[in-house]
Amino acid sequence: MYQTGIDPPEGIWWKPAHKSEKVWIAIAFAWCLILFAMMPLWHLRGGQNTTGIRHVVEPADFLARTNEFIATYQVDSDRGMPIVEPPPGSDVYLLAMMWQWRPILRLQEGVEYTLHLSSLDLNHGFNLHPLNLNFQVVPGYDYALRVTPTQAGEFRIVCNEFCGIGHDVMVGRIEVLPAGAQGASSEPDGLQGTDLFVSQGDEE
Ligand SMILES: [Cu+2]
Repeated sequence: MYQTGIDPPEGIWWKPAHKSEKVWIAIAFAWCLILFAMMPLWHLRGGQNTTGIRHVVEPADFLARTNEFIATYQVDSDRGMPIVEPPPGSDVYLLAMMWQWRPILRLQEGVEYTLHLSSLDLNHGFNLHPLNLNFQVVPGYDYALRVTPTQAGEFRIVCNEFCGIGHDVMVGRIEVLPAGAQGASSEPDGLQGTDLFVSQGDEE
């Protein structure tokens, strides 16, 4: 008979699921529940959350603050992009916009900074290359992250949130001077080989 799909086929046309299929569904369901439970668990116990002091901020205000920061601590520039060397332990500003990370930061190894991250226009992704560190940068919010560079060298900031035609050229830079270069304190505790930044605390 011609089957239109409107009338159901007669009789029992389906076969019951095989036992192995039922077992597989049970395993998949259990795994879903485990992953679901891990979301709050990872937030509390994971140690991978870059929690900081979050504030609401007008993008224009954050831009003004960043420009003030640059004007105060600029030491050099690279093809028009200011290089800023703030004093150890200070508040550091990094602004994401289409399509740049402003300014280039020059930090000291082993010193804690408060890194203020925000966006001028739309969502960007802070990805510290070649380390595995990701952070979403959202306009309207100032993410003040407590960070301690634990490795000297030059690091690239790559945008990993697609943000338009210039997304692939949106590359910034953080330079980390070796500890002691300007009387910086000794190596902090609890370092891991690949961690550039150790974030601490969960305030406010
Ligand atoms: Cu971007």
